[in-house]
Amino acid sequence: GLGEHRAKAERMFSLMDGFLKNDPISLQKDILHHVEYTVARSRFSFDDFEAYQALAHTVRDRLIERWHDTHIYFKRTKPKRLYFLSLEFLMGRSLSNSVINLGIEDQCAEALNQLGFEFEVVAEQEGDAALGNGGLARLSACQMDSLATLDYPAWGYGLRYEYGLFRQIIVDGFQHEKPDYWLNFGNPWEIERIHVTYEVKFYGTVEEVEMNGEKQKVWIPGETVEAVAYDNPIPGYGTRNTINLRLWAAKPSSKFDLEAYNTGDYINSVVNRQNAETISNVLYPDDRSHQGKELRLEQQYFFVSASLQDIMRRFKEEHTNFDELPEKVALHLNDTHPSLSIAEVMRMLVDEEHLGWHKAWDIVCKIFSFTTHTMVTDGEKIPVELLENLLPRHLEILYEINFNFLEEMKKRIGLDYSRLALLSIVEEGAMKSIRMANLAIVCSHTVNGVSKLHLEKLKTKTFKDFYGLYPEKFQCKTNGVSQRRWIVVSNPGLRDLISKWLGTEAWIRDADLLSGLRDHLDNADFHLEWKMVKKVNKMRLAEYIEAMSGVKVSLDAMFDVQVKRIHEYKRQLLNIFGIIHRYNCLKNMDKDSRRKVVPRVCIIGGKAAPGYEIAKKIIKLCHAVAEKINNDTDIGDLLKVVFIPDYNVSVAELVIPGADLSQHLSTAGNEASGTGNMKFLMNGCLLLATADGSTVEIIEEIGEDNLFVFGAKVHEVEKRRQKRLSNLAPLQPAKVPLHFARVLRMVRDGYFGHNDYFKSLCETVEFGFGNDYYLLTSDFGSYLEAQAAADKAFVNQDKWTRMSILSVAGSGRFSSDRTIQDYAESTWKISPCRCPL
Ligand code: GPK
Repeated sequence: GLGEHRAKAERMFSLMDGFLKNDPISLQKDILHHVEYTVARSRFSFDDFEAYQALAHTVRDRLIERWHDTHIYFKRTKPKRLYFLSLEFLMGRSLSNSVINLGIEDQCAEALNQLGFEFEVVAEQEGDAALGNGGLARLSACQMDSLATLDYPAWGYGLRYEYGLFRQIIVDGFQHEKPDYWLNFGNPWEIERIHVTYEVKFYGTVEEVEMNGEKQKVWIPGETVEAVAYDNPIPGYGTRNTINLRLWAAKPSSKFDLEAYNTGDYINSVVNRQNAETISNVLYPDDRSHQGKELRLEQQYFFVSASLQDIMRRFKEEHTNFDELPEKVALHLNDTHPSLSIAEVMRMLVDEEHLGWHKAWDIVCKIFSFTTHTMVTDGEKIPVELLENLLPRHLEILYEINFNFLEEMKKRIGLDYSRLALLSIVEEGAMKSIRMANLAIVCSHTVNGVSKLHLEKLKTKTFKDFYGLYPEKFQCKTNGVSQRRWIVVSNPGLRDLISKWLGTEAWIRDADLLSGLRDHLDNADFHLEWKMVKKVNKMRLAEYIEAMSGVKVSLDAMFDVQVKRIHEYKRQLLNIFGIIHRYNCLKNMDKDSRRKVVPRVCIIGGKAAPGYEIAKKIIKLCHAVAEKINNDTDIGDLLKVVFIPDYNVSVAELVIPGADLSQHLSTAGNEASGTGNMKFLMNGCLLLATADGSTVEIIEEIGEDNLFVFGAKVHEVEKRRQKRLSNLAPLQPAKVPLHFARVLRMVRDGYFGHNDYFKSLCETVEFGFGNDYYLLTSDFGSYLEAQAAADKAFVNQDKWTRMSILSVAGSGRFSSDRTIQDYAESTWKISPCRCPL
């Protein structure tokens, strides 16, 4: 039984006890110690939050122990290390994840119990670490979890923003942004390293000096800021390995402004020092559109410079010859955001280590790999004007890289200037700028796509020219998510059920074992327990919905969820239009037909970038529609619409397990991968989705009978867009499907109020205005059919449960463990380095 498996796992983990013991009594002693001496409360009287703080410190002590052992072991064995460079990490909460990965969850729960506390309640006291925007940032977090679990000698590097992603407040249906000062209540999961600091330089000039009879460029910087390391231990599951996520915070440098002191302007010099700290102050909230802001560039370089100084110092402690760099160091660029690293390594090797340009270049081309996360061609650019001022030496280096690259290209493809202009790292024109993607592709040995479909588009469209030049660089690493976070932490009921029926917990380290659930596909007891787990999760979600929005929802209804960042291409508008259509249908039905309708709770959640007007209007429309429908006594429980505010990792952990159906509606060819789809799949929630991104591979894995696929396929999208343009001149209402036109008219004419406000939103999907770039009109019919198929399937609960089981059984391939192993073997060329017990 289950107890046995837990007991076995516990024995395994207690072998790993280090200095600190993990039995409930020892844990309890440590918790009380931290209540008294860390939290400074009386051990006779402390509340849930203080209990959280004390337990967090108790767990932290254990993390530190393993973290030390891991790093001592890495130091001794000197393996090739991976450095994962990312400006965003969405870690969410750490307590549950840590105690699970340490294998001390039952012991902690018992220790708390004896003190009169409940683990779940205590765990909910923790706030999210939200140092990222969306999918890309949560992917980084899952990948760190997998790197630790698979024993890879890896480090994560990032920025310690003092303000994470804004908190979304809804007032009267409108989104407002509030700062997320997440450090207000302390952060027990980080360790400040006041002695691990580096100076990061900005501005200044480049001068030429004579060195050994040769002319050499040197950068004479104008300003210095100090980077301080904050270490965040990342424990693996079922291993002692605990790796490090090192985040940098900016502090004024002690050398910052001696001069001001000398000239007597003491007050101003102190005030100026504060400016340094602004660099790591705030995360940019614009998901996938970072264009030409000076502070953002400062953040990028601050991050790159501090990380690379740290990495090079570590390399030089162990090695003397830079020829060994490619054998010992792999640098991974998580999207283009850290691409300045390339220029920085060149600067370090050429200007500081005096290796000579060609030798340095040769090394640089062997250490970088790059993953892009977008289907869009028009990627990140840095205006030359900004660089010239902030990082003059780097700009020169970038020009030289580009010059050499274009010379090489001229030899390969001839003087085809229009092609050369496309390949160039420097974009000429009104706003001369550096194309970060081109830079990353030219200098990386591997360019990864995040799904098969994404890679295909990179090869044939986005980076077609580069693919022609370097076909061997382009590889597919389909994304994955961690089953530890997305089943074990967030869905304990399902975790126990899976372990019971598989007879093992080994799937927590080896997700392919989930396929074993297929053996019980027709077992009635299994079905019963499966449905029970879902029911309990739905109850939890229903309570949350009522608390957040006051809407009471029926547990018999199908819980239909779309949660993700709000973007036009993700088509939340298609969902809302579908809801309005459903409402219209219900209104037109007689009593008899209504009795046969599957009741629905439509749940939407997600943040809009603060400056993204259309996205904000979508949020308002959702609220306006909800208000109308939820208050229509004619409709009752048959249809409810709920917007869940402030969607984040911990909200996702609650919402995803409670969903029956989840929607992934991006116009085919726009979602690079998608990872939400995988999280829902792992939780036995059926997908209603377009054949986009990684959903194509989910279809491949579980078969199209086990989800609801709709809409134009990638190859049809282009054709339809062209057709739409040729129809453009006269408005042709006859070509707009009837239902769609009706829904659109209702919104435009003010059926949900605010018609002036919604006008520009409607225009995005109207011919002759926004031209419906994302093809809502042409996909609407197919979308409604898929919705009808979902309704029909839900009536047959046996069939639904089978589909649900097959979803989880097929989710193993979408574990981030698979992704990371693939990266390790084929891109980074690193091997596991398992710290002995
Ligand atoms: C892609 F380009 C970006 C970005 O700036 N932020 C972001 O979250 C997402 N992404 C993609 O949109 C998803 O399709 C993908 O699954 C995710 O990155 C992780 O690769």
